[in-house]
Amino acid sequence: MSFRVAVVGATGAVGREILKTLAERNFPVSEVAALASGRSAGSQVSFGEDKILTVKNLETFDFTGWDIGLFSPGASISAIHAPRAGAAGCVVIDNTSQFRMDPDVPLVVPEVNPEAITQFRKRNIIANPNCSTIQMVVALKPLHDKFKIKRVVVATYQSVSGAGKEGMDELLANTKVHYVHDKNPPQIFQKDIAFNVIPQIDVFMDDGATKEEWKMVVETQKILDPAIQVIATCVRVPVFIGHSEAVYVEFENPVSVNEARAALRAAPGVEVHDQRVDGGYITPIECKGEDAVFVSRIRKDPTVPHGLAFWCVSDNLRKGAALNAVQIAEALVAQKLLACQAG
Ligand code: 11C
Repeated sequence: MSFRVAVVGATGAVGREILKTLAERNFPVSEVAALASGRSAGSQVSFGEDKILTVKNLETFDFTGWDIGLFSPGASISAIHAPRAGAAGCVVIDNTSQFRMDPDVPLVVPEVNPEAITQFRKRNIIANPNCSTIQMVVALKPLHDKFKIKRVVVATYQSVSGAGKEGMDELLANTKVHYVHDKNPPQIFQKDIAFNVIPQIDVFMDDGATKEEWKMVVETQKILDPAIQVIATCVRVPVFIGHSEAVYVEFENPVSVNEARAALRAAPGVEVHDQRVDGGYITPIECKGEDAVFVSRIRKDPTVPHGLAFWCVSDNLRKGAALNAVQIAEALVAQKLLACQAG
């Protein structure tokens, strides 16, 4: 059986990665629609090695008869069109922040909480978590199962592609500003991103945390365990693709580095690269285009009773966005949860 799949936000960095991932993984499609704003309608995007899709206008698109909608158009656009698609019978997998904390919308990372996937029927929407949350919970899951996590302290080093193609363009332009003493002020980021790091991603909340930091707390609790305490500092760094995280975890139960390494090695979606020699770890440049969450620098945190520290890196456009969404679509198909599979 094959399925009609609509990709919304198809001209953006994540939309293009979704099209690429669907083709690479041979997702069983009978038809693919590439959708975007009226401004982009009529432009072309590639699908697989030899197909070109002409982008259609999301505003006027009728989702009736479409099985799956993979959405990454920005939260305010999803707010309007995801419920419209859902009401038309299309199961939406939404990559924006719009529905993640809605109690009627499951927030799913297939390696972590696959059981939640079936709970989409009230709104016909499944939410894809934030990229920095996804890679962290994939690494935390096997450790939580074995040693029970009490508290997580995390500092992120997030690439500019988290802010889309415009973020990547600004890193390039801002780098030139430094070299040729051009005077273009930053527009996407709050300060110069070239040769700098910026401790702000998304807007500030009332308590002084940023919204990106808040997302890491509440999304981790919704996906993994509401009892886990999390504090995050999210930082934008001048890297094109690949988010990195320094993660400190305090457990309920005793944990050794060897036990933790073995649990991580056995976990789906995780690759451990942890040699205690020069360069014996993964950096973002090496994770570009890869599916895994890479864990390195595993060591004891002696400052708390049962503590562990590690470094974790993943391609934010891939496992952090497109791949996770396509894996959810694959799970829907495998579990025969789509209306067209009934009977
Ligand atoms: C960033 N994590 O790196 C953000 C991008 O909530 O889906 C994803 C924002 C979101 O800027």
